[in-house]
Amino acid sequence: MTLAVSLPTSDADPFGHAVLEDPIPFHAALRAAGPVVHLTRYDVHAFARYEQVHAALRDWQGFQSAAGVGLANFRVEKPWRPPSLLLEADPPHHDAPRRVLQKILGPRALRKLREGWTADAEALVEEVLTEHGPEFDAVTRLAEVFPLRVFPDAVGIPAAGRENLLPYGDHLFNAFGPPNDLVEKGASRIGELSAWTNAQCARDVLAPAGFGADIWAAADRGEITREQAPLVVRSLLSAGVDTTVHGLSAVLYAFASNPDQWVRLRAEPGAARVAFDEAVRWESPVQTFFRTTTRDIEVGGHVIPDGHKVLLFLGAANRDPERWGSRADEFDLGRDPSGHVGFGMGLHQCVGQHVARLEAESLLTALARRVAAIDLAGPAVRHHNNTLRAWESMPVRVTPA
Ligand code: OVM
Repeated sequence: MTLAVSLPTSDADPFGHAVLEDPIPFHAALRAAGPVVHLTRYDVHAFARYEQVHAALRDWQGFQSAAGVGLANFRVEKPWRPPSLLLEADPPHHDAPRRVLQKILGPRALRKLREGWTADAEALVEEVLTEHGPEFDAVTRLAEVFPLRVFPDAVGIPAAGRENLLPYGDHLFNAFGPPNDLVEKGASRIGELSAWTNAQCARDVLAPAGFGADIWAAADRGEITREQAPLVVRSLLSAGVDTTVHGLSAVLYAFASNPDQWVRLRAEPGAARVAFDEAVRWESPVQTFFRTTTRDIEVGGHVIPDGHKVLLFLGAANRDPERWGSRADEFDLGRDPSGHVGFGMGLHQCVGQHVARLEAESLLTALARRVAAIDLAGPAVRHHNNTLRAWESMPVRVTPA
């Protein structure tokens, strides 16, 4: 005999400004409520414990992506843009585009970028210190600038219009959530921003060498079709900018608010990579994604019916004390953050993660060389987004080494 335990519910709004400002207590309450919680406001099921989030991310057959990884269910609603061939697809359709990008963005292929990105990061740090002195905004002077200097060049898009990349991404990540005020504020510009983004994906617009050209070359070899190529380029422009900007902001905030960890990094510069992954665990720049059940699925004694949206709280899983211990809320370079779900898990796990790590490693290494201490010089201000945990501004004061 099984005991019928009633499904825990919450009427909180995960996409409301109170939670977006500080999701940590809400995440703790969700984890405590049970392995699955019904969010009554949106009639979706939520997983916030590491065990269930991790399992759902790996179970692509039970928890599909092709019905959309936002609140909108593509089985019943038309997507606002043609679906991504990677993010919003499942095997078998997902596999060819994934294989192509995985090779282009893999560690071996990125080796040729390292030297240039290291030099670019050193030049940027030098420039910020000379132009602004020891006090500056770490978001607008570093975290936004560095990815926008190196990544669009690596893709091979022209210089004109690059200021569209961040607002396009901001709206895209808002659009995974409900149609709230955050989506509303981006609505007036999205036609223009989408048209610009889509135009950058054409073969003749892209530089002869770069990730974009590599994608078109894969189409020439028949690994993907020529119809698929522009959408795969679009994935780079969609997923590759805001995520890394907010990832860099996260690691800069982690260090600015944990000065002892900066001392540790400077003593051990090889720790820059693990520091970035620990910051991705700690801050989870991508907070949430949805999946859609493909059949009735039992979790913790409750049945989630076929076709239902399930909200996966990556940020909550990444601080689950059951997985990370009682100091899960601390940013700690001594921790092994591997297994975090900040880049997802399973066959959709971030295909650009090596690019993100290389950007972070380049910038942190350059900063660690030049800066003995980094401290907050005033209150950092959050940027609210339905999917991303982000900063609008972060005043810092540095002590040059
Ligand atoms: C895409 C895409 C867009 C946003 C995020 C993402 C985190 C992928 O268009 O493929 O992955």
